[in-house]
Formats: sequence, C-alpha cells, structure tokens
Amino acid sequence: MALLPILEFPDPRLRTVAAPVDPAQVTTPEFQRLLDDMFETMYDAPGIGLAASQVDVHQRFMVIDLSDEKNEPRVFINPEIVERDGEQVYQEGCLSVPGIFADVTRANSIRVRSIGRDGAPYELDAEGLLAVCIQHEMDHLAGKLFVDYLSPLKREMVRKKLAKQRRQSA
Ligand code: GNR
Ligand code: NI
Repeated sequence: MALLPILEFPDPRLRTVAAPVDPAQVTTPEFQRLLDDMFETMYDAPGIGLAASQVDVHQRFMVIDLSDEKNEPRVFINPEIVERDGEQVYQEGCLSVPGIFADVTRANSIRVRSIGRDGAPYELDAEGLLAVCIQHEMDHLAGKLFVDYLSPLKREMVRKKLAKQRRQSA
C-alpha cells in the first residue's frame, strides 16, 4: 500500500474532467491496489472522502468512509445521481483546500447509481453528510471545487491564504 500525494488548489490538474472507468478494469489487481491506496491516503489525511482527481488520477471514481472506526469503506465508480430532493447547508472542508471551511448548499437527499469494488452495479439512497460527501466528491470528478461556490473575491482570499500557509511551512 502507498500514500498518494494530494493535489492542492489552485493546481490546474484539479480542473481535469475525469474519464469513465472501464467496468472490466475494476476487478484487476492494478485497480484494486489503487482503491486500497486511496483509502490509505484518505484515512491518513484524515478525511471522510477522496476523489481520484485529487491524487492526479483522472478517472471517475471515489472512496468514502464516514465512520469513526474507519470500518465502513464505500466505493463509487462511474457514479450518477439519478434522483435529488430538498436542500441542506453544510460547512465543508476539502483536503485539496486545507484549513478552509465554508457553507455550501446542496441537495438534501439523493439516489446514486454506481459500480462497487466488486465490479457490480448498485444504487444507494443517501441523505445528510453522506449525501454532502457524495456530491462534493462528484464535483471533484467534474473538475469542480467547493470554493467555486464562493464569490470570486472570497476565492481569491482563499488562494492567498493557502499561498501564505505554504510560505510559512516552507
Ligand atoms: O474530509 C472531508 N471532509 C468534508 C467535510 C464536509 C464536507 C465535505 C468533506 S469531503 C473532505 C475530504 C475531501 O476533500 N474530499 O474530496
Ligand atoms: Ni474535496
């Protein structure tokens, strides 16, 4: 297993639109190892979700685990939201925008169609934080970040704050 480097805003590679995964590739040792490395990287960070885009792999998949015990790993490959309902506001953070938190409005409940790590399709109903996390990760796969929901002025302040944090830790 290996820890993968996480890209940080404003790295232009985070703007890449991910390509669909070939379902026949899912059960190969190479892809399964990539999933394990993504979980290891997410747990180490620590985070509750990680999209492939964040580790410079531009394919449509992501991993999520909301549990405290880190024993509820979820895999979403070629995810699609097939139903959405209601609204919720949640204060989001992102491993690619470290130390920044901001309120984002998203659907409250969603139904997601996806492929699991066994290569089989499944559907899941999610609400609350799980629904937030799925929508946040799917944004990454589309090249979008939660700071894109902020005003251009606030986004510029975020960029400057991150640049300053990096200077001070260098
Ligand atoms: O670890 C994470 N926490 C989080 C909190 C609120 C809303 C979304 C998230 S996802 C984030 C990990 C991450 O950046 N995934 O892309
Ligand atoms: Ni994120």
